[in-house]
Amino acid sequence: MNPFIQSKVMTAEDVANRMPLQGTIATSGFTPAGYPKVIPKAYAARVEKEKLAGKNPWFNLYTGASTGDELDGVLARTGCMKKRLPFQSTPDVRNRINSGEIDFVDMHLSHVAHYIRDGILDPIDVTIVEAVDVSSDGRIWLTTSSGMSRTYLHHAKEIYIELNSRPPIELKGFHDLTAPEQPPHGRSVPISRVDDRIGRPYVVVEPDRIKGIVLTDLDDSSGEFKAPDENSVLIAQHILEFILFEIKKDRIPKEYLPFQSGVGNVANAVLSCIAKDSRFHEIEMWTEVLQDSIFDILEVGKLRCASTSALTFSKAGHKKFLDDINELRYKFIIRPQEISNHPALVRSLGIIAMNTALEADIYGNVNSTHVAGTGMMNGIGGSGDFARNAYVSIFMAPSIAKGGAISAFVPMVSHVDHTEHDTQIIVSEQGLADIRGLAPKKRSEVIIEKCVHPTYKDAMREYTKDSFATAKTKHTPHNLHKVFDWHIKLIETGSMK
Ligand code: 0RQ
Repeated sequence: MNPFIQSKVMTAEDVANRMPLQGTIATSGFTPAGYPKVIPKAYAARVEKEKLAGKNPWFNLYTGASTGDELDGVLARTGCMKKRLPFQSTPDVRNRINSGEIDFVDMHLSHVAHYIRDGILDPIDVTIVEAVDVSSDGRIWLTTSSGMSRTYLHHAKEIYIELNSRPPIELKGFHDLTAPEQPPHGRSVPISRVDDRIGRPYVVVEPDRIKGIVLTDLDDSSGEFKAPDENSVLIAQHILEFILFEIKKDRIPKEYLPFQSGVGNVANAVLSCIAKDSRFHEIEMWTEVLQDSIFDILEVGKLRCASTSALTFSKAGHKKFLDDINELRYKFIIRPQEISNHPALVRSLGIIAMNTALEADIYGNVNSTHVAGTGMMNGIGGSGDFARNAYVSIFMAPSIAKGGAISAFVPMVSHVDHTEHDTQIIVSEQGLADIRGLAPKKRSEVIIEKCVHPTYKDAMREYTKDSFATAKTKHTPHNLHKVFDWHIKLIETGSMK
């Protein structure tokens, strides 16, 4: 521990007592990786105490993406979280968003830095980041994620650091931290290969803005991934067949294009299947989250390199990471989300984007965020940054959810995250619909025949027949009296059947 760190060491309670009782807190953390774990708990305790004393504490919480319960959960449970952005997946935050208590700003992850830099959002009072090392000249080496940390550090009035001795010190060097040049005449980001490095492995701040350092020794609380189920394997197989077909047609080069893969079990399963399929050789990942499936790809020697904004591994995955960390520093690069999700880079690198939908409709609009139109699940995250700009944009979803009570394919989505203009390929375990270049009516035929579960196919065919017959204008026919019947039935009876 260097003298600078020693001079700044304090307890989490000391930090909590110095933090404002009303204001905006920004933190490191991206998909339960690299978030502060002890200061939030101490701050929550203080907030509770001040509430009992009749004060009126409130705070906004900005992060990179979702974080762990030690940050999101403990702070939400104070009942004083006013605004949350840009993405979350913690039950206590989700429930409080859906009860109307927390204002959630569901944002494209690539937009957050611009909103901070240009003062569109409330200014940051305190930034707390998790780090593996800090130097006396203000260099900060982050832990398992990058997310928004660089920008939040640059724009905070006060900085506190959780110096965590649990993540390996060898993480120094994994990060490539920089920001795009700014408008009006910013030049494009000079990355043309997934493993190009253009930034620094640390963030630099004025040392006197670092007001305190808390020593910790804690793991990220990433969950376990389910083993790929039958539906995920079928979805993966349809995608792999599609990619091989595109290569045969010379629309995807035989060395492939870099893959982006979203969060969750389905996305994790698709990558595991790429690893196992003998027709697939070495691949590159340009994505925002690496999950455990990256080790399946590594173990069969199929990973050339992977660029990400976070390492979100289960305990088993984390062990594999530690075992091979010196080798992996040449394979993994951790970037700020402003770079990993940069629309121009996604376009110029030619990404094959694979994201998961909650529901899709007959014309190809996709809802990734809202259950039955009004209830927030997690947020759009980076799916929009990738979907709109990808070389091929794939949305996948099991055709039914909740034991068949819900069809993931509906006449019209109850909320739109990705419009028909952004979706190109839609896949369920039933099959793959390639809707590129198709007009709406043709799109609906392909989606119904390829993707819809047999339980709902006849009802869907009947809906389209009726809407073709009754709609006055027939470019994108709908029967507006009936279009949400399935969702209404779900709300009233618990099933769309
Ligand atoms: O709930 O576990 O209680 O049964 O939704 O569904 O099938 O396990 O899928 O884990 O891949 O998550 C869209 C939420 C999918 C995620 C979503 C229920 C289903 C289950 C989860 P149960 P699965 P996954 C990069 C990209 C948006 C952000 C994004 C997500 C639960 O992928 O948040 O893509 N995406 N970011 O039963 C009601 C439906 C449903 C439904 C499924 N139509 N109605 N519930 N479920 N379909 C990463 C970042 O941005 C950081």
